Parts: sequence; structure tokens; C-alpha cells
Amino acid sequence: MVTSKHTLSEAPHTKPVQAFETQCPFCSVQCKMELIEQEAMGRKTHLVNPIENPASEGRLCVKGMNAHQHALHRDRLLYPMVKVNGKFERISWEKALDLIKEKFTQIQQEDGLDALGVYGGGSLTNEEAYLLGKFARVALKTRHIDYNGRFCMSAAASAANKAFGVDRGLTNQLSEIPFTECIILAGTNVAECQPTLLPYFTRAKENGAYVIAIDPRETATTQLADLHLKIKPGMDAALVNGLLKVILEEGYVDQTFVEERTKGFKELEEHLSSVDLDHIADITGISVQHIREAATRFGRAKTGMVFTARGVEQQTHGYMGVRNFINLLLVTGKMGKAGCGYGAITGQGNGQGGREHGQKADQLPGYRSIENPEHRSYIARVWGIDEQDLPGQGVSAYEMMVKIHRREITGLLVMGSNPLVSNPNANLIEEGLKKLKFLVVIDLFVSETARLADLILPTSSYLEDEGTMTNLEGRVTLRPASRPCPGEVKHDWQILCEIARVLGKGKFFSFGSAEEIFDELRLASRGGVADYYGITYERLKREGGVYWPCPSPDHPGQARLFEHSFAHPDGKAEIMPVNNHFPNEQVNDDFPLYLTTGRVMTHYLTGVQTRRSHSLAARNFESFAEIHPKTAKKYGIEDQTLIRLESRRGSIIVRSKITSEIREDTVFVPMHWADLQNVNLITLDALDPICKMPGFKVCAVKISPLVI
Ligand SMILES: Nc1nc2c(c(=O)[nH]1)N[C@H]1C(S)=C(S)[C@@H](COP(=O)(O)OP(=O)(O)OC[C@H]3O[C@@H](n4cnc5c(=O)[nH]c(N)nc54)[C@H](O)[C@@H]3O)O[C@H]1N2
Ligand SMILES: Nc1nc2c(c(=O)[nH]1)N[C@H]1C(S)=C(S)[C@@H](COP(=O)(O)OP(=O)(O)OC[C@H]3O[C@@H](n4cnc5c(=O)[nH]c(N)nc54)[C@H](O)[C@@H]3O)O[C@H]1N2
Ligand code: SF4
Ligand SMILES: [Mo]
Repeated sequence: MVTSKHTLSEAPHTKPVQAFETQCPFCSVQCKMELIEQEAMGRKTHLVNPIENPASEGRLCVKGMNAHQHALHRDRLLYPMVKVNGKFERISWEKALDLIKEKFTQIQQEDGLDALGVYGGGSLTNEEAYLLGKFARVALKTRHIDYNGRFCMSAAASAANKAFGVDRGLTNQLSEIPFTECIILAGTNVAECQPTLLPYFTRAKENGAYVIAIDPRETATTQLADLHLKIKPGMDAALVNGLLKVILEEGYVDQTFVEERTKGFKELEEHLSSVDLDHIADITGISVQHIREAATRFGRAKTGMVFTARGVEQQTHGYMGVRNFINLLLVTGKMGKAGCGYGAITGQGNGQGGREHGQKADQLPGYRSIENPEHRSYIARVWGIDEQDLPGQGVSAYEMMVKIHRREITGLLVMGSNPLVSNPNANLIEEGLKKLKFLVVIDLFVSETARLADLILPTSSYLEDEGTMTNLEGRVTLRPASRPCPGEVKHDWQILCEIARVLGKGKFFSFGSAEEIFDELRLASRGGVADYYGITYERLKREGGVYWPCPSPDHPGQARLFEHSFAHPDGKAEIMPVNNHFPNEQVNDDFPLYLTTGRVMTHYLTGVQTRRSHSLAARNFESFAEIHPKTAKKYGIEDQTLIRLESRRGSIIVRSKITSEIREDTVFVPMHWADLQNVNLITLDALDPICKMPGFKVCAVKISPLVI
């Protein structure tokens, strides 16, 4: 990690040409940095320096350091491309837009308005995510829009909404972490996934904090912990029942807080009376002694925070898992105070803002609901349309894919996602996408999904696209544009405006800049839960960042939530009994091991960007499976050899990595590779019934050496 600012201007033979201020395109920390273009011995080279900012405090990780390598890569799409006889050919923007008009109109006439689907992403700026939602509802009049954040934030978002009445990644500022006494890190590998945040936790430890990590693997994050609970995959909800049982037994309940600020405690108390600690130990793989230790440490501490990420959330009961961790905070009164709060560690760069302004199937801007008559009429007024013309709720991302497979959706526009690699059960996705009458993909590269497209439109990268992003704390920042678009590339928002224009809806999309869209977003979010009304570009430039909610231009923005009341009408948070949930797929003789999936430090999501960065690809160039030495021996697997992993849905081939860091009953494969190494060829497509999150983190597999 780079922390110090150094300039190369004094280096011999090196001449800085220009410097740009920008923001990393990858994770939710949104580290600020400076990209310096320089000339060395007649060749152009690049240097990246971190820039001081309140989230990363001037740190950068290896991905941020090398992000420009993909943005400046020769593989960047520079022109629209149409598929002719199975091959992509360059086409003019005019012809591309005509083709969209022809195909979309034809699909609408043949199959109805809802036969067009829109699929967005958490890399889009707030302006673009907002515009995509408006585009689906106003330009296409379809109910079918959803986005990749469904696979990312939906469990935590739905749990926080239900428990607190509002969903913002962190309820507190990052700067409070060093001053809390006990920290639970559940299913989060912050050291590899938000590396620049790690010093907040190491500082907490230096200040005497006790850190509990819950993960089936030893990771760079669990190494930080005083207590690592090496849990059986999918068993977090049950583990928390054990923790709660001890908290109640030992008298660590904050009675005043529970009485004044919450409801539902009695039901929880009753439910816990039937919880048996030996049983919990048995099903979670965590000893009673460790359950007691963790509960006592957390219960006794005067301040404490819980952080969850995808390990807890990407489960078919991810919503329930998060609810139970929130129960733990509520019964111990550790909310709404300095050093006390909950954090769902948001994933994508704009995973937070991307889930607030209307690219979700059930949502309108400002975190409004598309089923709420008042919300509908407010947004219809802002958009200048009749409320009756606003479609209703659609379905979640994977359910859209199922509709595509059933030919209920026959045309699809993808902006900022690679669904073929990131959805579970990739075989079904591929079959479905091939059945579409028309697939348009808007991307920087020919991603695996774009390969299947009829039309690919080239979009701008973080270096070219101005716009706002909302980081994991709910802090809105402005990312300036550094460079002009290469070739014939256009910004996502420009592309949407132009498609709307050829579809005869231009008057609703007459924007000339990202700022103009932001000004409409401010209005659309006004009075909503995620209220951005008081945030302006001018303020963002002046202040560096503003927290939402920010209802008026003179409002400072709210850094810590729930100090006096929760966001439900009665001001109280909801405590809820949670059962001991089990994963949907269990191991058996045929598929004897659990597979869990996740990330490595050097790659980002489906790898379309990071696999094109030579410095990152050099660090990890292929996928692998972590396997315990005893398990490897049992199945005749040698270290660093190719192996086959097989589930009921398919198989993949990856390299073995034998390590005692993982549980004996579990293997781990990262998600960053495609084709034969696409781990989603074998994952399970069962969804959480509440939030529709797929259970990416647990399925049953078998492993074998690859015999050639
Ligand atoms: N380097 C890198 N950083 C990233 C990303 C990336 O792709 N690469 N992606 C970004 C995005 S979009 C996201 S959503 C975040 C994800 O950030 P994280 O959620 O932290 O990342 P994961 O590796 O998916 O999962 C975290 C941990 O959960 C553990 N785990 C697996 N199953 C279970 C379980 O049943 N219970 C518990 N308690 N733990 C379990 C895994 O072993 C893993 O160490 O990272 C963001 N940052
Ligand atoms: N097995 C398994 N599967 C998972 C997960 C897991 O842990 N395990 N995690 C899930 C999670 S948390 C997530 S967030 C999803 C993410 O999955 P995806 O949505 O597929 O994520 P990316 O790989 O970021 O794909 C983004 C695509 O958009 C392009 N792109 C980047 N920036 C822009 C932009 O500004 N505009 C446009 N138009 N395109 C852009 C990139 O080149 C890339 O092709 O994967 C999910 N899938
Ligand atoms: S990947 Fe995340 S932690 Fe690393 S530089 Fe980018 S924003 Fe910062
Ligand atoms: Mo994510």
C-alpha cells in the first residue's frame, strides 16, 4: 500500500506532462488519487499518487495504484460494434441508435412493454444510476429493471431497512472505529477487499480493542483478530443465537435502551429460551467456550461495532443473518452513540449510491418505493409524466435472467455489469442470453456478456466520466473527469439520452452535463430517505464530500445515524427472533464438501478490468481452490495441480492451493475468472425469499484431480 506522496519530477530523464485528480473506480472506499502522465526517454509512463481524503486518509491499495492500466488499455472499446454473421463490425453511432430503435420498437410491439429489460450496476455514478431508472420507466415504460447490487447489498439493505427504517452502509463514521472497545468482523475480508480501511482497525487494536472475526477461512483480516471463529459456511444466524443466549444469561442486556429505543425484545427472549448452546456449537462448528468468550467480550464492552459483508449476506437466509447481528447490537444498546453502530461494508465503488436512486426493481429515487402512491406521484411530478404511466415493481436480477430464459423478456440492455459471470448458475444465464431477440451491452471492453451481444456500445471510464459516487459511509463525493473520451466513446448518461431521443422521449432526457442530471436527482430525492437535496457540485468541490441525508443546502449532512431515534414512524428499532437457518444445499456422499466463493486482493469482481491490468494480472493470473491438506490427501490432490470441482449444476477447472487456513469440510474459489474458471458455473441459484440474494457463499461440491 502506498501512503506517502512522492513526485518523480526530480527523477532523471522523467518529465511530468500533466496531472489529474481522480478517484479509484473499484471498491466502496473511493480513495482519491492523482494520476501523473509523464515522459521518460521518449515514452509515456504513468505515476499514481494518493490524495489525502477522510475515508482512505491518503492511502491507496494495489488495485487503485494500477487502475489506469485498464482504462488506458488497447482493448478499450472505441466505437459501437454490431454483430454480423457472428462477428463484430464497427458501426456508426447513428446506425447503432437506429438499430436500437428498430429492435426495441419491434420487441415492444411483438411481446409488450415489459419484454424489455434493463440491467445496471454499482460502478455507475449516482447520475447514471438515477438516469437508468428513469430511462427504464419513462423511455421504455418497462417494469423490468434491476442491477448487480442485488447480489451484493440486498440482504444488508433489506435487514437495515426493516430493523432501523433506513439503509446506509455504515451508520457511523469510519473515524469512530479506532475508539471502539469491541469489534465483530463477520464474513468480511476487509484487509483484501477494502485494504485502505485496515489501519482503522489496527488503530483500534492499538487502543486496546478486542476484535472477533467470523470466517470459515483464515485471511489477512482474521489475522488481526483476538478471536477467530472458524465457522461452518452458512451458519452465522445460528451462531448469533448462541451469542445472544449468553448475553441474556449473563445480564449484558441494556434494559434502558431496549425499553426506550426498541420493540420486539420479549419475543426474542422467548425464542432464545429454547436455544441450546451445545446444539449451536454442534451445527456451527464453534465451541461453547468460544461462543461464551465472544459474547462476554462483546456484552461487557461499553462500546462496540458489528461489521458484516458478503460472507454473512450472500446466503439464502442472508437477510436473517444480518437481522440477528443487528439484534446483538440492539439488545446491548450499541447503536446511535460514538463508537457504537452497524456497518454493512458496501462493495462496489458506488454500491451505496447505486442502491438509492431507482435502478432496483421496487424503487424510485431517494430510496422511495415504486409501490407507494405518494412516492409515485411525487416522482411522476418531478419527471413530468402521468403517475399512471409509471410502471409497477419488477423482479430481481436473477429472476430477470429466469424470465429471459423463459422468453418472457426478449430484449435486454446491460450497463455496467457482466451478468454471465456474476450470476449464479451461469449455464442458465448463457442459454437465456442466447435466446434474446436483442442484447445491447454498454461497456468499456468486450466482456464475456458482451461477446453474446448483438450490439456493443463503448462507454467512458473513471478517467473520463465526471459524476458523484457515494462511499460506504454514505459520503457523497465528486469525481472529476481527467481526460477526454478516447475514439467515439460516450458517457453512459449521454448514451441513455441519445437512445431516449431516438425513441421519441428526448424531452425527458435533455441533459447537457452530469451536473444537470444531479440537480434533477437532488429534487427527485428531496424528502426521501436518501435525501441529497442539500448537496450540490459546488459544495462537493468546496467541502470534499457530504453525508446524506442532507435535506437543505445549509445542512451539514448527517455523519452518525440514530442518535436520538430510528427512522421508523415510532422512532423505535425492531428486534426480531431469528431461527437457526441452514444453507439450502447440504453436503452428501456424492458432493461431500462445501464450496464458498469470494475475492482476492488483486482482482475486482468478474475481472474484466483487473485481468487487463498487467501489474495485477501478474500477481494472480488464474483461479485456484483453497483446500485443507487432510482433504487434499483424502481426494488424492497434489498442491498446485489442476483439479476439477463439480456440483449438481456443472464443473470448473482450477489450480489447487493446499492450505490449513481453510476448514477441512470447505473449499474456497475466487470469482474473478471466466469461462472454464467461472465459479458461477457451479454455484447454487436458490434465492433468499426476502431480498432475493443468491446463496453464493454455500453449495455442495466434489473435487478430483484432473486426469488428462
Ligand atoms: N480485492 C477486491 N476487493 C473488492 C472486490 C473485489 O472483487 N476484489 N469487490 C468489492 C465488492 S463488489 C464487494 S461486495 C466486497 C466484498 O467484500 P467481502 O464480503 O469482504 O469479500 P468476500 O471475499 O466475498 O467474502 C468475505 C469473507 O466471507 C467469508 N465467508 C464465506 N462464507 C462465509 C460464511 O458462511 N460465514 C462467514 N462469516 N464468512 C464467510 C469468506 O471466506 C471471505 O473471507 O469487496 C469489494 N472489494
Ligand atoms: N460466486 C460469486 N458470485 C458473485 C459474488 C461472489 O461473492 N461470489 N459477488 C457478487 C457481487 S457482490 C457483485 S457486486 C457482482 C458483480 O458482478 P458484475 O456486475 O458482473 O461486476 P463487474 O465485474 O464489475 O462487471 C462490470 C462490467 O461493467 C464494466 N464497467 C465498469 N465500469 C463501467 C461503467 O462506468 N459503465 C459501464 N457501462 N460499464 C462499466 C466492466 O468493464 C465490466 O464488464 O458479482 C456477484 N457475483
Ligand atoms: S480498490 Fe478500494 S481500497 Fe483500493 S484504492 Fe480502490 S477504492 Fe481504495
Ligand atoms: Mo459486491
